[in-house]
Amino acid sequence: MATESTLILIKPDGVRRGLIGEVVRRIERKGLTIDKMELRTLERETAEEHYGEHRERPFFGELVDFITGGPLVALVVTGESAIAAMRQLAGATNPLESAPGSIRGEFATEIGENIIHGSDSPESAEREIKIFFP
Ligand code: RTP
Ligand code: MG
Repeated sequence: MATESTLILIKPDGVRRGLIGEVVRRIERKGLTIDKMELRTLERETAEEHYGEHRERPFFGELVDFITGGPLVALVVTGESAIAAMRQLAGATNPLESAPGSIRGEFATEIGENIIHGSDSPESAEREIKIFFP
């Protein structure tokens, strides 16, 4: 096991619904450390780079519209196995399949508005942290 950092986004739906504190509380309660945290609204170019792996998918345009549609909170979260730990706290991508106690399982119903992003691998984390906190 190793100390890792991961890029977390509290997506615009999470900010709009007043869930910043709820998500931050869960990160802290898990025993992870918040190294960086910033409220910002993404440019389309930044969103397209962040979600570049999905460029050819049919939902790409909607995904970029959504993620640029209001302020979000970007965080760098660090700790033991932080990448997997944050994916566990977030829950499965589709909120109807997420564990009931997870963030998506408790607070979302739609795959397109699922409250939180977390890097899915060490390579993704390194790439995404550079995009948000160069
Ligand atoms: P994220 O990147 O946002 O943390 O989500 P994830 O790893 O769990 O899922 P990923 O496959 O990377 O998908 C990125 C985001 O695209 C939206 N999506 N919509 N309509 C659809 O079929 C569909 N599939 C994915 C979701 O909002 C997902 O979080
Ligand atoms: Mg992903």
